[in-house]
Amino acid sequence: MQIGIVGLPNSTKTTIYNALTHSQEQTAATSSGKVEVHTAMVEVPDLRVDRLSEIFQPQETTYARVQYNDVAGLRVGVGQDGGLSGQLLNAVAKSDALLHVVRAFEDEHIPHPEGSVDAIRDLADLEFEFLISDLQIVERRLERLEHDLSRKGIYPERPSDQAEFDLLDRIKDALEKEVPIRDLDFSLSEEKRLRGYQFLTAKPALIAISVGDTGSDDPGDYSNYQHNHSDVVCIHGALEMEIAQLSPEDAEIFLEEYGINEPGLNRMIRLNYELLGLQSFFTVGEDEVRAWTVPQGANAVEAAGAIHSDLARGFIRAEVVSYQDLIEAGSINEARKMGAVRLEGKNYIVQDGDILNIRFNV
Ligand SMILES: Nc1nc2c(ncn2[C@@H]2O[C@H](COP(=O)(O)OP(=O)(O)OP(=O)(O)O)[C@@H](O)[C@H]2O)c(=O)[nH]1
Ligand SMILES: [Mg+2]
Repeated sequence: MQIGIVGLPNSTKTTIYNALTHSQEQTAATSSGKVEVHTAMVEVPDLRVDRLSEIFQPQETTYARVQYNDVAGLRVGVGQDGGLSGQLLNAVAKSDALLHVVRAFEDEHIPHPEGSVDAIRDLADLEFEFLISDLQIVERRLERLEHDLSRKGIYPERPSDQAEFDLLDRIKDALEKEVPIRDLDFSLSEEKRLRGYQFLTAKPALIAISVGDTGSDDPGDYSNYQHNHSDVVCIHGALEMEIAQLSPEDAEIFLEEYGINEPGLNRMIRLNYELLGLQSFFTVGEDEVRAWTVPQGANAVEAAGAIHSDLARGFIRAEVVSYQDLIEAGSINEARKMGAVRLEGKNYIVQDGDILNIRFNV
């Protein structure tokens, strides 16, 4: 799973990327305008994994991971001219979700590409570029489909073309009213059909308001952005980057001094993960405590397959205990005595935080 960090030039994307990934990419007061993409994997912080590690004392502890892509600044106007193009479009389009960074702090030493700081305007401007980019793709495809459908007499009838036409026509209507695709409801088959297009406004989006060192932590102070599959958080980019570059011990002291429970980044990573429709289940033991990633709604066989295809192929049953029950019991054996360990079949829908032991036979 990949998350693309997008935003206007100089909106502090790389600063936040460095904080997220403990990288040291160059940040600058003046945007270089370079078309480049940085990429790194990030562990999804999870206090449950920490607790399970304390109980099982495993050799290894493995967190869920997602990839972040730091995409070069997108200028107002990039959505025109046939949509985003080249490397930038690629980096954004192949991302499964967006982290849209919006600058909301004043700093006379850091020029703003639009000449002034205005988070609501900037957010709307880039969203508009994404809408335009999607709209152009939709229009081009509709033209092709219209052409094909008008020749029905010549070619055998293709009902799927008509279904696709109707779907894209509905999307076109929405985009023309400046409604992002993520606000529309789709059937499963429609969703499948849409996947290939990689529409930008269909991607789940987390809006990160970059509030500077002293800005408020309440997103409502900056924006009233309200759409499906999206959320808004505030982030102290420079501060978070500093914390990320400290040793874990120093970071703890730093957080304590500022009265912060946990870095704001951790919350941001978790929100991104949830917006992607992902959830974690765990496997536990002396060798390893590990978080695995499956889509919300996945069944036990799909969960088994996330671990290894053999486990899905030879699936017999899953032993399941909820995280809460295991913590209360203190060990698997105690949980078993309490009757909290269940045997579930193939169609069991995995719940976030389930601890699974797959029984299989290959
Ligand atoms: N005052 C202040 N400056 C910040 C903060 N976060 C980042 N900056 C500065 O803002 C400038 C731009 O940050 P970058 O992270 O390079 O921005 P960017 O969006 O990656 O820029 P491009 O990739 O060129 O589009 C740098 O000089 C950063 O040091 C912050 O929280 N407060
Ligand atoms: Mg940058």
